[in-house]
Amino acid sequence: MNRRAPAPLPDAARRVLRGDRQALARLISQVENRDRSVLPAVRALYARSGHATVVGLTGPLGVGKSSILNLLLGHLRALRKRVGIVAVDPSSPFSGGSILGDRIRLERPAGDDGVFIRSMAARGHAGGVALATRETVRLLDAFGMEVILVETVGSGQSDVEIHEVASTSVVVVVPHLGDDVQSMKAGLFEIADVFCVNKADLPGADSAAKYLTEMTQLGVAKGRWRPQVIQTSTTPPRGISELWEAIAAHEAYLDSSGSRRGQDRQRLTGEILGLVRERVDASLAAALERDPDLQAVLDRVVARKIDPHTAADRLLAAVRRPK
Ligand SMILES: Nc1nc2c(ncn2[C@@H]2O[C@H](COP(=O)(O)OP(=O)(O)OP(=O)(O)O)[C@@H](O)[C@H]2O)c(=O)[nH]1
Ligand SMILES: [Mg+2]
Repeated sequence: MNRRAPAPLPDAARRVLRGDRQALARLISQVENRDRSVLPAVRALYARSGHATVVGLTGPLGVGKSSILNLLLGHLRALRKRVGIVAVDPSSPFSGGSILGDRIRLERPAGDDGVFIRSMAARGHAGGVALATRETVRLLDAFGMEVILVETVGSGQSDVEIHEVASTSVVVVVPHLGDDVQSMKAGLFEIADVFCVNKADLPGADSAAKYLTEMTQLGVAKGRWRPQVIQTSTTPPRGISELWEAIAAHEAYLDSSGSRRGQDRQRLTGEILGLVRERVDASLAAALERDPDLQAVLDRVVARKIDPHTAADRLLAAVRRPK
């Protein structure tokens, strides 16, 4: 085998590995902005990732995801786990309005270096939120966080497909399912590895949990993971250690069943295809803009002299052509 000395680590990567929180924060911002100058650092850190347990918490607005995250954080810190948190904010037309008026803010316990919290806007990401979230999670992983908790508002059609990022997806609901049943039909049900019926201090939690348990018994093949249903409340705290145990049980299942590798492979394939698409899009657009021949092709399509399929073939050929 041809062994070469490993390339020296870029400065930003070295700082992140040394535990420099500011360097990590800066790198995440640059990744969010798709700043290509940090690609060498991001690339170098990839090999250091892949160790963290990544837990997605998703569910409709206001069900208590952040409140649960806060309690899980405390529980995990008591277990001496280093924890990263990524909160993907909806920044929807609702934000600032009364709907979000009583939402809980996540804050790092003063001086606790075993915690890193990052929030990111759900909109306005060149390359998509999923990509930015995935890369942020990976940087936290390389930084040495053992558990990474990601909060997203799931609508089923959300552009943040949390199960593409998390190894365990927790779907949070509240006792009176109502509209949530609709959103489950739209996809939340399929992605849940664990259901969390929060606000179990309110009436109706038992019947919601019973309903979900029955639903999870339908159509689960033998030997496959059957989502666990946990009841929690954050006021007063209840069920948090059971929630963590259910998450840990799913993580153990991923290893014992051998499905972790397949899950990883499938996601990385999706990610690589996404990156290729991003690059191909950019080069196609650039080729179209600067190449007068292609502009002429376009004119001919407009004049109905050639059809769009033929034009697409020519555009592709032009991009493939070596310069
Ligand atoms: N009664 C009751 N209220 C709760 C419970 N957990 C959270 N809440 C309240 O529900 C409201 C929303 O809580 P958050 O933790 O901000 O909910 P969220 O799902 O993160 O909200 P978004 O991020 O805005 O979607 C707050 O007023 C909490 O105090 C609970 O177990 N029981
Ligand atoms: Mg929240």
